[in-house]
Amino acid sequence: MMVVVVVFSDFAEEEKMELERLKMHKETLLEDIEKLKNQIENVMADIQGFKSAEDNKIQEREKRFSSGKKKFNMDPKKGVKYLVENELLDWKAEPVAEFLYKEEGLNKTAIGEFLGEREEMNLLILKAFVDLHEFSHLNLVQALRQFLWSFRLPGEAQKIDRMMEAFATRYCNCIPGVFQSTDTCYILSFAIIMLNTSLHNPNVKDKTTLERFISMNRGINNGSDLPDDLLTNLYNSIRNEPFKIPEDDGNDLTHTFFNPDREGWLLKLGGRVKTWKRRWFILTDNCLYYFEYTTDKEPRGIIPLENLCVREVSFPRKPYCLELYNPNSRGQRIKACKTETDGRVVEGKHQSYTICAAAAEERDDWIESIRASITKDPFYDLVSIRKKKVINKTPE
Ligand code: 4IP
Repeated sequence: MMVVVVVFSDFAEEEKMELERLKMHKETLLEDIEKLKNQIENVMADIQGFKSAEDNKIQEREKRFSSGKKKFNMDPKKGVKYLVENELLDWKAEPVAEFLYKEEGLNKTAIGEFLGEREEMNLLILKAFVDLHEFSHLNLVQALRQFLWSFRLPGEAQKIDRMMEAFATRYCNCIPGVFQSTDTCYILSFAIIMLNTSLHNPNVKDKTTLERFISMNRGINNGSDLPDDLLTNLYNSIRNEPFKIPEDDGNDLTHTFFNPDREGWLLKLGGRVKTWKRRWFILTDNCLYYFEYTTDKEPRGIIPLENLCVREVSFPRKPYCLELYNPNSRGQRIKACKTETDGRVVEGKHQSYTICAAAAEERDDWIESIRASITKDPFYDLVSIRKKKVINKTPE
């Protein structure tokens, strides 16, 4: 094979110039490439910087959001204020309601507290919150299960009233035609909650039967009766599965609401003659009843708890005492009645009742239950006012 070596001097003048031009052009191109490379690097760095600024912003926002949620759990009003001020939440009923309904990690007591507030905006939020629940294919027990799981009922009767009213309105809108009025739905909802307590609270010995449940709810559909089938279904549903309520620190009205009654042996100090008698006490319907034997049909005494207060009290050689007293009329007799040994029913003669439990915990449980029973009174009033109203309506 023959190799031909071409030397620069072999080129013609014109070709040499052309080669020179190409060489220069190549250098310019290489310079341009270098410049472009630098520019690309700069742009990439800018993009990177921008991205991490964005990431930082997002992270910062997430941090503030989570701190807003923590604030909410400690103080719902302050928490929402913080979230709104930091533009993390729109101060409108729907977005706030969605936040309360869907956001994870919110304390259900705090949600209940916030929803129960009386201010106009809170009322709108409550409505929007209840409207997020879909009850269209649920019977009243199923709807209540869903509703009572989405927050924890607050401790004030008026608040419970507003929330249950909102619930009843929503239920009647989702399923029109079942109840003659929202009040009917409201009353039946309470009857169901009370039934749940009666059937599933081990402290309640006298369990409500289906017949009693049906007769308790006579006339509540604006003067007429609800179908037995409907009440039987609701009764069975509760009997088969109790309500599940969100766990919390307890000791509020929700706890009471689901566990109101108590019964057990206690010692009671006499009114005039200071003797200790062992009596079987039953706390129910805001009254304290005491019996000589658990099987007695008639109580020996009845103490209505209205206007009374309860507190722990120390007594010589009786370490676990509680006292029932009337804070407004010290020195006067408490309104109560008792059966004398000859069978006569007379007025009680106590200025206060001293009652002794067998252990500190038992005493505290009684104090808690009695207190709860006293506190829930206005709430029973709310229900009974509605009940009177619907029963006296003429059926349509
Ligand atoms: C009685 O003492 C009993 O302690 C009564 O209790 C008590 O009535 C009486 O109080 C007290 O005098 P003795 O049995 O020793 O006589 P219980 O009725 O449970 O047996 P209370 O009003 O506590 O029921 P006074 O106030 O009726 O004297």
